[in-house]
Amino acid sequence: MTTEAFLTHIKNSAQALLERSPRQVLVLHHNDTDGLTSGAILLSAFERRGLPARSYSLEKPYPPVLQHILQDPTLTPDTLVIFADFGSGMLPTITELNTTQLPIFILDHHSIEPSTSPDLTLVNCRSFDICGSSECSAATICALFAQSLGPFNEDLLSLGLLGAYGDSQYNIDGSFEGLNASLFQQTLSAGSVSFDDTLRITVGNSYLASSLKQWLDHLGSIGYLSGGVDIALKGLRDGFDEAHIAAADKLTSSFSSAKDAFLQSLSLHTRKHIQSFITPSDFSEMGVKTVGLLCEALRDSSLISQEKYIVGFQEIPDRIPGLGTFSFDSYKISMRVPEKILKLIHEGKAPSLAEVLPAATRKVDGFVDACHPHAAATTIKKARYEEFLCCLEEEIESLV
Ligand SMILES: [Mn+2]
Repeated sequence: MTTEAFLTHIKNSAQALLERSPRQVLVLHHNDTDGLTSGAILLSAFERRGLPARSYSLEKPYPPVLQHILQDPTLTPDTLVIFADFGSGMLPTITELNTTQLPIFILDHHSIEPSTSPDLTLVNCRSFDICGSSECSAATICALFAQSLGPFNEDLLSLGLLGAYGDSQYNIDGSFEGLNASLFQQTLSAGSVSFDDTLRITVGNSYLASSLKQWLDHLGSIGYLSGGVDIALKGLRDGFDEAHIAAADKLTSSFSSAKDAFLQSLSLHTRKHIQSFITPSDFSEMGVKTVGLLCEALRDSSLISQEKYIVGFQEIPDRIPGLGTFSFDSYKISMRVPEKILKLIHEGKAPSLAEVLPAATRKVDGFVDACHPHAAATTIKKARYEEFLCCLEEEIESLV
């Protein structure tokens, strides 16, 4: 019943979009596999309807960036804006920044911070009690939305399934749940997907879904500031070929050699409970996922203390491809834990990251992002760096 209601909502929303008669569409999408496939699906669907569409890929929809986009004086009132794979958690901010009342559609599967505005249309599976972490990804929604925009968009369903796969929305045996399962059945019958122990998806040629995910994630994140997103979108829309794969592989190897150099010349700042580093400038052309990957490389190495929490800082790049420069003056912070602390967290003998990082971040007026017990990320102003380290140390000390 809920699935039926959600499918009807998707259909009605697509209809409502067309009734707004936009003359152009601006698509804002995330830069991981789910976000990139979402972007590619929407761009294709709008172009097929003769609607000019352009896109920006964002690592995160920071308010100053949204303000720049939504309050751009050259945006005409016949522009429609779509958010894909983010936005649900900041509906009040989006409403506030939408000063010219552009129609905005949000196609997303993340948690919702509600806001009512006649200009805002939310298409989120969570509003219909459909699980956004196992049954339906943003690309799943975009693919179904595209189908409602025109009957000729069935070929985009396999990109929807690829997005769901990218967000790890599959079971150990490789099977899918919920709306993803119905996308799988449809694409399997259409022949654009095959499954024989491993999932293969045709994007130009037939590739292992795991390879596509790796290429796309690396193009979108490691290649974020060096044209990777454009290569990813082109590959998704026109078919992946040797050139796309070579571009992705080149990014993978440049990241891994920079990572090796980082580990070899490692100097961690240590306190009683913390071992921390600032991401070196070798990584400045890479997106802010880098710092989390470096924390994980450290966690899995023998270079760290098993007794201290791992904290990484990375300067948020001031450049956003296609949009220009901003002055964020901020660090993205990632935290991970060594195996020994992980065990203590499980036994309830050490505080989890979800307990300490958000608290320390709020004390320095930072922005709390995704915080899980063993992996967490937030953002703070660079000027509050020292103060933050003290707060974090205090938070841990008060709970051990
Ligand atoms: Mn997603």
